[in-house]
Amino acid sequence: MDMGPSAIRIAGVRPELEALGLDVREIGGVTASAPELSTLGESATRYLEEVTDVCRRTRDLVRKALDAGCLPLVLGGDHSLAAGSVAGVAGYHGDRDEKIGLLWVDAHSDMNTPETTPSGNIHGMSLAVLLGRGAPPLRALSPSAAVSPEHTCVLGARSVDVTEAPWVRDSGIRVITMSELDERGVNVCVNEALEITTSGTAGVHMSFDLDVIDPQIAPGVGTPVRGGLTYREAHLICEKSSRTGKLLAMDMVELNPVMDHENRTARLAVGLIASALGKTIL
Ligand SMILES: [Mn+2]
Repeated sequence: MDMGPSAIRIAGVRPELEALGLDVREIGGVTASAPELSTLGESATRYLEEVTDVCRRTRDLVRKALDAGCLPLVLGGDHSLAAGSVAGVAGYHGDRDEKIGLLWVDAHSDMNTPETTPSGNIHGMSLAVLLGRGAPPLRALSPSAAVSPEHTCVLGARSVDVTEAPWVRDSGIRVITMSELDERGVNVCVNEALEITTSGTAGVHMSFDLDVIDPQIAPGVGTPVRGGLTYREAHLICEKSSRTGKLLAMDMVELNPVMDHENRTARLAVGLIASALGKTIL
């Protein structure tokens, strides 16, 4: 995962955004030491200390970008970073007495806690942390829960651990599964997701996990699950988010170049970022 941001840069994210007339500022990378050199820690929260440190630095950079009047675009990397990036956006708006919406576009619901996780991987816990549940060091990145359930929507879920499912159902967040997307169509579902996340909020933070897309199109991800979004469905989500004019920040995560074919998934990520930041066909 550590090569993900480089792959997205190499795939041309900067020229693509500059072609839209945007002023692109690179404010630096957040690196972690190699897993084999880090302390594994508790088995229910693997590498908690390292991950917390990465999230804290991500939060602070996101905050710095917002203070400078920029829209933060966070490239990843492991989805655990969202515990930091969303905390940064929530903190900035919280200081202005504003709430934020969170659109979690993902094959997974990422709502495990140390009590429910089958793997101990923190990338499966980041949404829980943002809703105020999970490992205390990660929760401490925000003074209180970064987002409230009524402004949170998961879109594209098709892999929820049996141990995490009860809380996903009881949490009060809206989860639009792949099967609902199949049944009702992506357009109606995206409209609903954007309504939930932008009504009564300053705007929406879109946390986009590339594994939401079908692995035949996006093979370069950490945890592929078949039965995902098509190329156009993924673009429509980004295009419609842009059209709200209320996109506050975006994460584009879980790119794993080791699994990719000729940087195809990274190029896809660049196209989706461009759509979310205003690129249209005509
Ligand atoms: Mn995820």
